[in-house]
Amino acid sequence: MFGLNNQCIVDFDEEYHGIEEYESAVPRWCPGCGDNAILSSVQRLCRDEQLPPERTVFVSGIGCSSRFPHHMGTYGFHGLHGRALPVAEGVKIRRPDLHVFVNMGDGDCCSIGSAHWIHAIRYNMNLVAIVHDNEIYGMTKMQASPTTPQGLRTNTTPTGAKLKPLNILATTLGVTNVSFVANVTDWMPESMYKILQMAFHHRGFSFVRVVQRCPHYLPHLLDPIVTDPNNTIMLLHEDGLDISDDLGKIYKNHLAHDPSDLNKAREIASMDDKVPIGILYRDPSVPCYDDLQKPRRQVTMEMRREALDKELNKFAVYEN
Ligand SMILES: Cc1ncc(C[n+]2csc(CCOP(=O)(O)OP(=O)(O)O)c2C)c(N)n1
Ligand code: SF4
Repeated sequence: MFGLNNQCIVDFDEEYHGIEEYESAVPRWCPGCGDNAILSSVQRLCRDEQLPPERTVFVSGIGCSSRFPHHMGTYGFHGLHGRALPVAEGVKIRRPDLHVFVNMGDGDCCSIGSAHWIHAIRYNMNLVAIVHDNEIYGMTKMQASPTTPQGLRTNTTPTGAKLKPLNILATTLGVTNVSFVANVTDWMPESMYKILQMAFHHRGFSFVRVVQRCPHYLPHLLDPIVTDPNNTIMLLHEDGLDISDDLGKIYKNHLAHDPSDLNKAREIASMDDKVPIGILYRDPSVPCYDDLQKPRRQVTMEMRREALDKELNKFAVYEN
């Protein structure tokens, strides 16, 4: 825009990162898959926080949801089933300057990766971990996962799943050093965005569970929650989630919940009849393992250059 004397009066920031910088390969998830909605919210968050793409990393395991890093225009590591968390922790401990996000399926996190999950909570490193909980193994064609509802017929439980599902939120809230636990559904973009934003700004291990639709294998599983807002309860607080008037008119069950109250958070996590949306627990005072390690781990550029020179010099060919 030009003003008097043809002088430019709008200051454009050349470093501004548009949403397209956070986009990469076109997602190949099924139409209506909740992973698409999670991706949109995360890309928006990266744009709004202006995260430098070259200093942002998405780490995943294996599964439909674990294809996430391919669709982000940032760095990424699509690794081994169940091993996203130790890889992410390794990245963070060596490069504390990077923004590290983790994407896991419910199988990835709570089945094969369950030991890493428990210890990641206790280590409380500064990461954002998103669990895409579709209550099934999507990629391996509808096998039961630890969060599959009791009685559901799957390819590994043809007569119905025998066990009660694992309660992800209650389990997370039961681990020593837990510092941030939130819950949301993939069809509530306003709340998902706000929760991801709070997770990003929390210093520590931010655990966000997203109830995610898998319309390919379980097209009607979540219908009661999607179609009847009465099955959802909004956790509201000045230190937690707030919602717009429009959303508040649709989702009428509101509960004032102070996210610093761990006992109440555990009670909410154990509710069987409603899906809680919001921040269940937040304690920014829990020490982060990456902070405790920092003094020993800091490596300067000069040290890196020297180490690299030393290694490369082994292959140097000298003329006589
Ligand atoms: C060590 C190992 N065990 C098993 C598998 C097979 N496998 C690939 S993805 C997957 C489950 C995926 O389910 P989930 O983590 O819930 O993610 P979704 O596909 O539902 O997003 C399994 C069992 C594997 N790739 N590697
Ligand atoms: S199988 Fe399910 S989880 Fe996988 S992409 Fe399709 S809808 Fe999504």
